[in-house]
Amino acid sequence: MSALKFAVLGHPNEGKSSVVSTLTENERIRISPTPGETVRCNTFTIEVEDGSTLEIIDTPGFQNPSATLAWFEQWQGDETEMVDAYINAHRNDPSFHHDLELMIPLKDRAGILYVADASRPLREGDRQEMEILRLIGLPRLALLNFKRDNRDFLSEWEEALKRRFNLIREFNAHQATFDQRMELFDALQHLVPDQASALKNIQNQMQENWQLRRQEAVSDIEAMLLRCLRHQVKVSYQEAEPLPAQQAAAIEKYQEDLKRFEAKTRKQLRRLYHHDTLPGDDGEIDLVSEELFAEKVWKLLGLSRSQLMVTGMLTGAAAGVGADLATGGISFGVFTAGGAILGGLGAWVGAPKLGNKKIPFPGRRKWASEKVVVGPTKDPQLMYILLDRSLLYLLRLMNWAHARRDHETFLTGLSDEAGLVRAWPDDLRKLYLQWMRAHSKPGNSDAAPLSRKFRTELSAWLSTQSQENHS
Ligand SMILES: Nc1nc2c(ncn2[C@@H]2O[C@H](COP(=O)(O)OP(=O)(O)OP(=O)(O)O)[C@@H](O)[C@H]2O)c(=O)[nH]1
Ligand SMILES: [Mg+2]
Repeated sequence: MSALKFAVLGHPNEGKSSVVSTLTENERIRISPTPGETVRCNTFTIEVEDGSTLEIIDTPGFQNPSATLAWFEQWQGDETEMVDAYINAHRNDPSFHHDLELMIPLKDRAGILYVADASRPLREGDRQEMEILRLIGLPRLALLNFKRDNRDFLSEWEEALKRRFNLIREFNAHQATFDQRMELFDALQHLVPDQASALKNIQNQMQENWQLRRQEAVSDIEAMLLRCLRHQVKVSYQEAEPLPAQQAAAIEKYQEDLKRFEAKTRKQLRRLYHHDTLPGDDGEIDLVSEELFAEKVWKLLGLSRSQLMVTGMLTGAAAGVGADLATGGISFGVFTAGGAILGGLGAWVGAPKLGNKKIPFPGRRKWASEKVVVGPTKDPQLMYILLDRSLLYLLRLMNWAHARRDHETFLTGLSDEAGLVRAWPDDLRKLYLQWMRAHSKPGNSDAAPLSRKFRTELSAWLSTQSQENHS
């Protein structure tokens, strides 16, 4: 066997391209319910930091397993020349086109990953394919890809495979998480011991890269939170317009801005995980795609009264206000006109008193240059919700197998109970509150160390998250 190369082989439509797509984090490989989608060999390369590469080769499915097996069985010559001879013998027969293509990487002595959908019954053609691969004699690993949730046929598959393959592993191409991909790398090292150290080197770097990406994701999220925390909308006060309308417009702009910051961060995260084509939101009602200020989001992701009190950020009375406001939509920000607090649109500044203080008096020039101001927010609840939504989105993204093409369901599966920050240990929630406080005041010397601590802890927490829960 030459350089690090594995060919993915099997019957048509079993999930070969899906396996390649997930292993190489390539969401653009063609995957289709119609058998015969892949008609040529396509090489996809995993390249790691030190320049080492691993080639994964997608191939068309076997077309004529019975005739091919018969040809291999009658072969009398040298085993190493068998594949070349087969290709030469069928070169001019278009009905063997796929069979010839799939043999190409075997000429180069690639290792074999044989993909089989073990949720269906075994057929004679499958036995013939397995037998062909056995006769070719290269290191071969059978990957059981369950397209449906049915294990009734597993034992007959295992029985047929174990006599012809060096190793058998389950690998669900549409659900595999990063850890499961790494388990497959462990298996590859067993399969080709003479290349184990080169494979281990690549695996180690992939793991480091995964960690780095997690840290980068945390940094992106922190940057967005900071931007939201400090954001302020100032609109020049127009004497001709009624003040409440101007306030409403300023609030709306503030909300739109925050949603834009969120959307931009989601895009960065998608790029980081090679999922550029997944949606940022889908307009459905759920915790992540529902718009940020929807009542449902606040009900489900907002912290409970006692959680707010534990963090020490609210007194009992204020927590009561917070709980009411959380379900009422707008509840954030210091809202001022002419520098005076007009209404506390949030728990932080008390019950709304919109417009009953120092409203500019129309016609008085002194007020003509005053502004309607929304933000920076003083509402930790908003900040907790922003964080929660980012984490829900991120975990979903990290665990979304690249083979999946049902993008319309990307955000819809998140359960109503999925608030993550609610389930955090108090210490971590407190740390975030300290982060908020430190960053609320410009020039605070605590801000940088708290940022570092927050990022480290958040990254550590993310690494402990059970991946299955979010895929
Ligand atoms: N639910 C589910 N569907 C799968 C899985 N793997 C493949 N499929 C579906 O099976 C069909 C075929 O998948 P492909 O990856 O294109 O299979 P292939 O073996 O490359 O097919 P050909 O190129 O036609 O030989 C597609 O509709 C996939 O969405 C899986 O693990 N789970
Ligand atoms: Mg294919």
